[in-house]
Amino acid sequence: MENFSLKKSLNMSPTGIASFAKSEICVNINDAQADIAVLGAPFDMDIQGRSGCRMGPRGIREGSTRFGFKPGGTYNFERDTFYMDADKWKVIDCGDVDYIPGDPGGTAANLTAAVEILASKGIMPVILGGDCSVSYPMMQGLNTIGTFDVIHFDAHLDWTKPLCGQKYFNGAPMRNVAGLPYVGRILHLGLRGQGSSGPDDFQDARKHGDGLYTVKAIHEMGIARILDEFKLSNRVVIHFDIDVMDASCAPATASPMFGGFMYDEVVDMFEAIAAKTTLAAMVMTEVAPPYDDQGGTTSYLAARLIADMLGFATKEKESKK
Ligand SMILES: [Mn+2]
Repeated sequence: MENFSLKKSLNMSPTGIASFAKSEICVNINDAQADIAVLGAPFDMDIQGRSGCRMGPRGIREGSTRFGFKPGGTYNFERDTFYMDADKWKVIDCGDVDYIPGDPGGTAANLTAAVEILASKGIMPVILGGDCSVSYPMMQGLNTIGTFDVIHFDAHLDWTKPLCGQKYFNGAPMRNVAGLPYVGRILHLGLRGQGSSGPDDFQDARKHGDGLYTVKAIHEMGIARILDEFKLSNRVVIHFDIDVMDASCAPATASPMFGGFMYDEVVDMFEAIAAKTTLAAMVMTEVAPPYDDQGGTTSYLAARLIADMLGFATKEKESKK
């Protein structure tokens, strides 16, 4: 949809409807036709600490209007190349999955069904959370794409055992997805600080074959050595919890943690990952705009990181065509 203009519409950041990166809006997911589809999962009913990330999709979309995917792509001076050429890659925004107040299970089922629709059409789903619990129903919806490994960017392990018999909360998604028959191993990047997972949970993750790397270990080893050590399969899904970033640049999240990554470090890791494997889907979680600064820095950071990863992933696919 173009803004009204007597001349050519420029579609600047504050104008128009705030779809992700001003991408085309798809009003009925059953009609979706694209390479990549953004879908919001505005749920934070499964969170242990402070809520607010149900507003994540809104915040991320707002932050994403500062850039767009245009014909010819966007020039990256540092890498001297163009990314996300809209003539080559169609990105659509399918809006949000509906949430049912008081029914986390029914809400999760909505997400699984929506992701199934996209995946069955060969469209890469990019999910905007939502708390970390959304990655389990999301990956349930990826049951038709074959096996994949998970790359889990998070300060926390998210392998916590059930609490009072309940296992679908935001401290347990990696334990849950590890039980899916088509999920391989999980590479955890950015672990540090305190979380709900205890020593037994870390043991369980190791037994499952997961790779556990702290921020300090990544600084010491470098991502190239880690990717040589932990052999990823040729298809991955990225679960990115914004609290993997340092709390100074991503304060608006449920469990902010100091000692995290800065932007450039993650972009370099994304580039290295894109060169080693193929991105099948991505989910960004725990962005809680009510705690953000007035400039919406955390939301903007989340939007930027998604666009960067999509840029690297599509560039790799272009080079292999
Ligand atoms: Mn976390």
